[in-house]
Amino acid sequence: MSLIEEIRDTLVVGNAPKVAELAEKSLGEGGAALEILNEGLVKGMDIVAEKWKNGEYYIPNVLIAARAMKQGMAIIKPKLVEGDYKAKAVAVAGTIKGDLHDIGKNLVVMMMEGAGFEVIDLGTDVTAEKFLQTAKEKNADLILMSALLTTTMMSMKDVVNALKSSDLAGKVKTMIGGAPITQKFADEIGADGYAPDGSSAVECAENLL
Ligand code: B1M
Repeated sequence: MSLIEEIRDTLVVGNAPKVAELAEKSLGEGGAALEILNEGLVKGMDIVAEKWKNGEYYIPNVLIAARAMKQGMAIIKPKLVEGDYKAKAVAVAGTIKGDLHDIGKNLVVMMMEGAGFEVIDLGTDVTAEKFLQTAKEKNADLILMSALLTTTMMSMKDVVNALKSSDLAGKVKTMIGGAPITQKFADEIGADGYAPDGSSAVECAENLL
């Protein structure tokens, strides 16, 4: 088994220190950071997403694997920045205004990062102004919104409307999700995409681009 395959499989079982160690070893042996990313870390997260989809993995497995992904990324990031690595797209993520639930949003952020997106995570209780201002500053392609409360989900509409009447209209796509959110609701408020979970969020974002 190659070192890159070992990184991939170690990520799948969520052994973060080992992933970091193997990534360092690979770089030390002249391995390319981009190959470690695409063939090791991202491939590993693809396997994790698949296992989650078919019920073999549960949320803790995904969170543990995502942590391993983060540690691997921390090792290779300086090398990636030196090279001409470009993230697939830039997304601004957050839980909507008034809502403090962030477990699902964090999972979506991790899956997106695992799939090669750059995600600026604004945390929870994020206003429409903050979403738009950050999207503008970071030249983002996507705004990702999460809501867990029926009382806060309507605020997603404020972001969609504010975006539509701003100079970012047509440039930035919106994707929404969270336990009370449905495709029907996304259509009603005019969001560009909806995903029921983390792995379909990645697919949805890729389709929107
Ligand atoms: Co709250 N809470 N909570 N809570 N909480 C719910 C949501 C609730 C359904 C519980 C219940 O009554 N059965 C209920 C909402 C009822 C409603 O609106 N109809 C509720 C309530 C009422 C409240 C408070 C108002 C309680 C109170 O204070 N009286 C309060 C509100 C605080 C606030 O936000 N202002 C509150 C507080 C809390 C805690 C702080 C204690 C804690 C949050 C901790 C945290 O997030 N850091 C909490 C929790 C943990 C829950 C439950 C138990 C679990 C939520 C969760 O993390 N699920 C929840 C009950 C439940 O859902 N069973 C509940 C796991 C997570 C992985 O799933 O977030 O759905 P989820 O994310 C999924 C998908 O939805 C999707 O992908 C994720 C992965 O599959 N997804 C996206 C999420 N975001 C996405 C974005 C996307 C795409 C997909 O694209 C951008």
